[in-house]
Amino acid sequence: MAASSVIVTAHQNPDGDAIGSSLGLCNCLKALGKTCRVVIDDKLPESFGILPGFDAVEQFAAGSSYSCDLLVVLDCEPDRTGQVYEHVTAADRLNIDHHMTNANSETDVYLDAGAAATAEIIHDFLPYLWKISDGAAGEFSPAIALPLYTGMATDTGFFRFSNTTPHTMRAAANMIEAGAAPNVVSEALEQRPLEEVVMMARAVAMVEMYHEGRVAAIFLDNEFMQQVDSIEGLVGRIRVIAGVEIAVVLKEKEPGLCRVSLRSKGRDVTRIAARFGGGGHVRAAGCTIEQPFPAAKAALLQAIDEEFASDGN
Ligand SMILES: [Mn+2]
Repeated sequence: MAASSVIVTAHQNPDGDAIGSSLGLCNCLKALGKTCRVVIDDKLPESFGILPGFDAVEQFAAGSSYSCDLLVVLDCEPDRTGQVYEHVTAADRLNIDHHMTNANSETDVYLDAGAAATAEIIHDFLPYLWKISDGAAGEFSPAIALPLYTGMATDTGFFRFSNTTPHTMRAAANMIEAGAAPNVVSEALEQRPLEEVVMMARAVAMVEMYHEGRVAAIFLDNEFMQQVDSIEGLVGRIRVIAGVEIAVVLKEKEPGLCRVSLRSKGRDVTRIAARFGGGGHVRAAGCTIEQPFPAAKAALLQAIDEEFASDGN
């Protein structure tokens, strides 16, 4: 590999795969004697602080200059890196991703939509990198294994989602053999502040059922939202209710600005999200409704009514 300096970046609102695949690759390149930085145009969730190299990740700073031999964009197309892609001066650019929707046409792209995570692709790719790196015998050290394991675990819901393949689990097993401890990752990521757990319980108790129990919904107004820093994973808590086909959570983040998460067990919830300019996947979609809480709630319930009426089921 000719490049001696590398910048690795990933998408804004970085998740376990964005951070894990970036740190896994970066820690590998450093072990090969390369200069490597991870630069992301966003804050990183503190819960990923267990990952080796986390403290060295740089948040993109406008006005700083960034240059390298090779820029690697992971887990997204260049447009989703915020300001990083356009502000880095690089001789070469490479994009590695597993999102079917990657529409990048200007950079060398390695896209494997069959991979559960970008970290899984990096796991497959590193042995080839070691073969072409003269003299430097590479190996999956714990500093590489823990981030890559984290990427695979988080993008598969800890190996429960339908994207989990035998190959994913073999790759994850390799990472455990190399030193990644699954409990260290799950304990760090599941940890929540007391107030969030208490507010979560309060929110779940506010569930409202519609369409004879086929729709479960929670509506949180701005007054509620102001009492908690964050409240994540709520929609998953009500999706599991027996008989529920669609689970919905509406949060009034600011007065007049409501964010909606939709989950289903098969129904296409992008059809509901699209009515408000949103999108996503068949079973997981989202949208923003820029209306005051009562109006947004009414509009969402009406959209769900119309969705049930339109397909006759
Ligand atoms: Mn991913």
